[in-house]
Amino acid sequence: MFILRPLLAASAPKQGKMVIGTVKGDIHDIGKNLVGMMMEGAGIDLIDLGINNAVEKYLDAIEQHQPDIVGMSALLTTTMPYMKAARRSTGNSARPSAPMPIGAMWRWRSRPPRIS
Ligand code: B12
Repeated sequence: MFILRPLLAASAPKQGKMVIGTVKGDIHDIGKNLVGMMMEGAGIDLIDLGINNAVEKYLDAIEQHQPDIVGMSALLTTTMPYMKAARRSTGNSARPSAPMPIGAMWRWRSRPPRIS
């Protein structure tokens, strides 16, 4: 990943900005990192907040970077309610129209939960 990331990022024309992070209470980040790398490969400037992010971290990053996309990641089912709260808060922030994809293993492998 360390080797591929800069190569992918250099190969595509720039086309937007994304804030991505794993939500509070969750330290899983392999999937987030893969998604981030793919986004960079598609020409997206990535602001990676890392793991265990409180809502305030997303809000600060949205205000500071004005992203086109905000992505949240979580693998623990226990973080589902927090994703919901974070999504509501960030949806009311500076860029309410920014798409907000969420990613989580439980989301892909079972019936999609109701987040919003
Ligand atoms: C690796 C792993 C860990 C590593 C994490 C290392 C790291 N740096 O991430 C370590 C060992 C630290 C770990 C810890 C724990 N883990 Co763990 N872990 C896993 C494991 C084996 C693999 C997850 C993984 O990386 N998959 C590979 C990546 C590529 O897939 P992915 O994350 O799903 O990502 C894809 C999609 O979800 C999506 N995606 C992800 N993020 C995003 C974001 C956006 C914006 C988008 C669009 C898409 C997207 O795209 C990705 C690429 O396809 C899973 C079991 C499994 N087989 O899945 C358990 C699992 C997730 N862990 C689990 C648990 C319980 C824990 C612990 C609580 C264990 C403990 N008692 O301490 C702790 C968590 C502590 C915490 N507070 O977070 C459970 C969760 C159960 C549940 N239903 O909640 C699982 C399912 C294991 C199990 N069967 O019990 N874990």
